[in-house]
Amino acid sequence: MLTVLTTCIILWTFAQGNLSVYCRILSGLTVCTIVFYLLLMIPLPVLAAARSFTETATGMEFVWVPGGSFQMGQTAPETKILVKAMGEDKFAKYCLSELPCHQVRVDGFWMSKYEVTNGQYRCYKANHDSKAFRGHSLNDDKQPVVEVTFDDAAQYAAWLTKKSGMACRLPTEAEWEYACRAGTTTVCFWGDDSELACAYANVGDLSAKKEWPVWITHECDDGAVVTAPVGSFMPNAFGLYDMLGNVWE
Ligand SMILES: [Ca+2]
Ligand SMILES: [Ca+2]
Repeated sequence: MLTVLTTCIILWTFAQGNLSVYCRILSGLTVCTIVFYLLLMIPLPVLAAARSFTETATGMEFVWVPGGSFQMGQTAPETKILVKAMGEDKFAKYCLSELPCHQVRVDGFWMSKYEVTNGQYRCYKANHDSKAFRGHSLNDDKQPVVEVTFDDAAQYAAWLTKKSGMACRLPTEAEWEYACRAGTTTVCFWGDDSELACAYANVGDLSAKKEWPVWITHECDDGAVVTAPVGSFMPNAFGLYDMLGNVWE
């Protein structure tokens, strides 16, 4: 039921530690995966001007996320949706740490444009197997890597640090949420309308419901029953893809 996702960020400063995973309980998914984010330490004034670059060892693309302040944590509308979807008990167990909403400032950083893919992860661990979900393969090179632990993710970051010469780590929870919201204050980065979800995210949708009718899904069709190739949907305002949906954070 829990999914956590993988992506990478690159920071201007060498920030070690403070690794955290942002978890959310979601209905409908039974695949258990883990996310990761990396950060790299490089003298990047030229790259900052470019706003994006590609890391050569893995082919991972990074975009610049400018620093700023935001309200971190659940807003009142988000709390209402989560309580309705999860029930009071699960909400109390998993979501109270997101309250109260409070202002947080983060410095700018480089973040991977997409979730870390199987192909990229296999540059580090050639025989990695993301397996399948109910007969649907999760192993395509362009699908996000799954079947990795938090430690696996951190070790991938350490490997890429050594391989690339840039300091790379997972993002903090604050960095991830700031990057996901991308300056918005709505429930999702595309707004409050759940019917728009299928344009911006691979979610539990009508195509999945055809196979598993008991699932509670969005009333739209994104065409993906399980994980989709990264970057298949619209990005947020920072140019980051799949920050919601696909492999879930
Ligand atoms: Ca879907
Ligand atoms: Ca995602």
